[in-house]
Amino acid sequence: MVNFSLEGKVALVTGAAYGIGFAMAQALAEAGAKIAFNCRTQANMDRALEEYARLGIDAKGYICDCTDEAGVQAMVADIAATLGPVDILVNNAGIIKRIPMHEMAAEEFRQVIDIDLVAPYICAKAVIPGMISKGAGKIINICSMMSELGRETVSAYAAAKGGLKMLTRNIASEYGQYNIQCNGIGPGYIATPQTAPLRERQADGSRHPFDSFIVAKTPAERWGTPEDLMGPVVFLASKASDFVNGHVLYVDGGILAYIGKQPK
Ligand code: NAP
Ligand code: GCO
Repeated sequence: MVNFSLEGKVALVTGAAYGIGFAMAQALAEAGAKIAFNCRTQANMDRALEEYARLGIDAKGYICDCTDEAGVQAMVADIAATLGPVDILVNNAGIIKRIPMHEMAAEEFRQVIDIDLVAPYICAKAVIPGMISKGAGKIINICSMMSELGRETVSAYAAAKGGLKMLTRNIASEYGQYNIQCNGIGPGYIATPQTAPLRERQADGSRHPFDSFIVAKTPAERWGTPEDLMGPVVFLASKASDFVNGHVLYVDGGILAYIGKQPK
């Protein structure tokens, strides 16, 4: 029988105070996993804990910046001591800066690389020894359309998410022998706070040109929702995907398959 159950598993979802991370943590909890998550501010933590409690999910929250290696090591040790060793890591925390590359300060570029690429390495490094001891583990890296495509203003983000796709393949290559699977999820354009500026209504009430562009570019003819990521994350966290390794599952309503609408 196909086994999607996560009963008895411990999942750490980074940056799961809201947005895609929150929905994925909810899905993992509904499949039976105990949930730990982190974010950077007390205000976001308080709101998130209320939301988890409203759904009947007993999530354990940590104020921890994923770029802080000592902080991440301490968080992972505390999760092991209180809930049990991490069986499932979802590297979700991420930021974007939309600035033309020739105007972007090197420090801004580095900050994006640090959060979107170095932090997933730091978090994976912290959980891999426990997974090796257990002889099993799942690492899921949240990639992007920008793991495959470029566009104006997102050079650092695309460099980081392209790198994250290769980090995914390398973790799969290096640790597959320990029954650790590392896969990516590449969400399409998903309606969250991160993409809110691209969907803002114009002064005359019309849609943002980027909003119309994305709807036309997506065969499903809509933006994705965080809920669209719930099934894919449970699949990649469960035994059902034990022979899937080093793969990026694009959840994009068909964007990457589509040449685009022909002009009328
Ligand atoms: P979001 O709405 O901006 O949420 C990001 C989350 O990450 C927040 O909970 C934030 O909380 C946390 N975070 C950011 N930096 C952090 C850090 N250094 N340490 C710990 N937590 C941190 O983003 P989203 O749209 O849900 O995106 C989630 C992930 O999916 C990101 O990796 C993003 O790049 C990726 N993605 C998004 C889309 C999309 O269309 N929305 C598409 C493809 C991929 P705090 O600020 O409180 O820390
Ligand atoms: C942008 C967007 C994207 C999405 C996503 C696409 O400005 O182009 O923010 O990069 O968030 O990562 O998959």
